[in-house]
Amino acid sequence: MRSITLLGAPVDSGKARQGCLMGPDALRVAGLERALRDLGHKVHDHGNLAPSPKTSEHAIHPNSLLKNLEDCANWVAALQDAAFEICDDTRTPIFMGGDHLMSAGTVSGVANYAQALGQEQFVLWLDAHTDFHTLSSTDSGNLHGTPVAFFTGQDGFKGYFPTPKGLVKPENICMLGIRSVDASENANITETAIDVHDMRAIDEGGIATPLRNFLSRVRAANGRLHLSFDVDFLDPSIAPAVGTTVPGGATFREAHLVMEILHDSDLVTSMDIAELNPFLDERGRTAKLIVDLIASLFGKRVMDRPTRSF
Ligand code: B3U
Ligand code: MN
Ligand code: MN
Repeated sequence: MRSITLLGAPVDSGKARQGCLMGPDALRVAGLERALRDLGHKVHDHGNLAPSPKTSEHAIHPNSLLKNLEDCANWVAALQDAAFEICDDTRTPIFMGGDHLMSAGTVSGVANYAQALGQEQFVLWLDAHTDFHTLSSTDSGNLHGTPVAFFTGQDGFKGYFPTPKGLVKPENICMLGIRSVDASENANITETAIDVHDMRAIDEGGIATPLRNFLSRVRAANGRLHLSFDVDFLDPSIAPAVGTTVPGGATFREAHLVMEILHDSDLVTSMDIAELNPFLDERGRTAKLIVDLIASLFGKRVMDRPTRSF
């Protein structure tokens, strides 16, 4: 049994298309709290966070394409403090987004907490995208494409975003499901030790092996593990409620398998659900699928007997 805290992060500033602000409520309506309680967990819903108040001065960035820079900075400020405060050794926070800009704040906040405990922070990034743009390299100007660069301490955020209070080492990050990477992101990320498994690698070798290898590293380091789940990790045929659909995503079975392996590892200490846009959903089916996947992560299984893995 776990104590789980839910915090809504209705971030909608990280891109032009609106709708992710309804994400936390869609997860509530789809029965997230009930599903977790039915598995025997204690759940406390902290409601929704708001961004930090606007200040009178904010810096103008030379990249004129950037969208909502000030709003994004205010969300990161609020989320990194809220994530740090909500962290507790006995509770597992679920941050309900919101677009993926949210993770600039949630991950720097949980990494700050890991640092305070003297533990290493690890991140499992499930996404079609690497989200490794800096404020200068993005040519869409959508800041939901920047969180990984931010919380790994890449240059160029200083003076525009708050200073990250916690950082994650690139070698502590594993990405699965990647299938859309811009040229500049590709050039920059290949210079780092981030363990990127694109869909080609998953098609050839399966999704379980790289995941298990990563989890062994987390366990060996006695690390804390944050799961950042972008809804576009999933194939759009099963999860249409996302603004940037990319064909060839994780199947229903792959996604549940990832969640079941994560559950068995007992290593996940916090998680995000990002990019759920209920305005684009079909009768709530994506929100319901996400609730089912979270249930798998928190112990829902087909049978009580252990599955033989040989
Ligand atoms: N890399 C592109 C596309 C993108 C990133 N994250 C999402 N889309 N969801 C960009 O705009 O930065
Ligand atoms: Mn993303
Ligand atoms: Mn994505």
